[in-house]
Amino acid sequence: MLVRLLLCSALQLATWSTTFVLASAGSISSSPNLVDIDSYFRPDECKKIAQRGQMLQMHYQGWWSIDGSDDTFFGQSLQEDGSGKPLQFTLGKGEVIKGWEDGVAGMCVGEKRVVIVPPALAFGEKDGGGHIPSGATLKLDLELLGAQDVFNRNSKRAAHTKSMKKVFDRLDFNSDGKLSQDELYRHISNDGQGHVDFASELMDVLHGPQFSKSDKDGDGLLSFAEWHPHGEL
Ligand SMILES: [Ca+2]
Ligand SMILES: [Ca+2]
Repeated sequence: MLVRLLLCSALQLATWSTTFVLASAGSISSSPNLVDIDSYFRPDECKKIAQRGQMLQMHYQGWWSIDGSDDTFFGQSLQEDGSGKPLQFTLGKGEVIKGWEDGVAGMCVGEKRVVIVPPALAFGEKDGGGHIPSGATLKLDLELLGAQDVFNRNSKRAAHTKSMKKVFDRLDFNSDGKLSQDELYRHISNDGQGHVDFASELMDVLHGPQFSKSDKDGDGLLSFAEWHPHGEL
């Protein structure tokens, strides 16, 4: 079974060079196709639970072992001096190994878990970037710090784009779907009745170099995509 590699950033954050062996016994999962989850801290009140499609932030520590050998440390997001950024990924997108995603399902923000990931849900017969041998069982100590609904973020962006499109349509005097310099000037010069909120933005656009820079196809007019390049209509 093909399993996606861990997020590159996660691996880069890991302190590969300081690999050491812990005294603890190695980890063996109870089933080849299921993760074992030990929730050792759960907030009294579970206000938010990780769900597919959400952007998660978590701290982790990771170890690997082969057939019950001693656990070998492979990396962590939080360093002993308190530095280090949390790992961030979207749940359900295959950005981390399958076992990591399975181990996070239903987790509360603030909860801490130890998750044992069998090889089939980790890297299988492939090695993990040369640092985790093939056939390794992983032990992950996870703390979920936050979970955001990506859909809401996209909705906000879409709402902003929609409002910008309304402004664009008002500026587009002859309704040809493009803004000419004359149309832009018409609104700036329309004393008191123009769209003063956007006057400074329009002045920028009217500046020759800025206009030319925005006018990607060089037709002397600005399409909506050229005028608002990050819009997603
Ligand atoms: Ca026009
Ligand atoms: Ca153009």
